[in-house]
Amino acid sequence: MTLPPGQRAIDGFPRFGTHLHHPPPPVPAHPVIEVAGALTRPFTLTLTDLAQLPRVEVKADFHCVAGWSATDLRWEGIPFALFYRTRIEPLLAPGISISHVVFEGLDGFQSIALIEDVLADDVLIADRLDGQPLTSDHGAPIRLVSPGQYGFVNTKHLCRIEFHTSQPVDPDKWSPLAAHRRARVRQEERHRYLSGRVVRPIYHALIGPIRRMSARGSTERTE
Ligand SMILES: Nc1nc2c(c(=O)[nH]1)N[C@H]1C(S)=C(S)[C@@H](COP(=O)(O)O)O[C@H]1N2
Ligand SMILES: [Mo]
Repeated sequence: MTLPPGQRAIDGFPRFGTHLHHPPPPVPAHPVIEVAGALTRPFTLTLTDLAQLPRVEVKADFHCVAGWSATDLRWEGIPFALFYRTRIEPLLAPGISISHVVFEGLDGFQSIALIEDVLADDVLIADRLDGQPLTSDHGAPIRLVSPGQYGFVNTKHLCRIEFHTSQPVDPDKWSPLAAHRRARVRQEERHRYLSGRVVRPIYHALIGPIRRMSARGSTERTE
């Protein structure tokens, strides 16, 4: 399959993101995901609860907003849409309609997505990559995988999912590099205010140095 506009394939799958100066957060002895927001009853989802839900495999490329793509990854996990329909919809009071979802990782990282974007068929609450449990580099114990959206939506070390009825408070609001609210890779929706094409060359120059930093902070060799 051809890559989305402005992406370049790289070998391997580096640990990447805004958190590279820290080691990945330790995996808790009993990992849970807090599920909260506009629900009649917030709840705590354990890995045992997740294991009750049907699993699927999704083959996809992974696209970082900085312009690199890791190709042919094989993720396994629970379809997010199935989780939403079976576990969340029954907890919505009449008249409540969810518009946004906030995902949070154990390192404090957050992403905000439109509900319609994360209800796509290939969006997973993933716990395995290429036949192995997720490593810490790639989001252990559980991460969001949304192949149609840039990497920054794909929150690793998932520990909280919040459902909102309107646009949540956005910490990046005034940043010139504010994330695009949809972040669809085919539409090259990299940033909210700057066009994807304008930032491409800047990012391409940064990928090498960031990857070297990533290789140093990584708990394993990815290259
Ligand atoms: N918890 C957490 N998730 C995160 C990030 C992060 O810093 N912390 N970085 C995001 C970004 S910008 C990218 S490109 C991908 C990188 O995923 P990888 O490290 O598995 O390659 O994770 C995303 N999810
Ligand atoms: Mo990224």
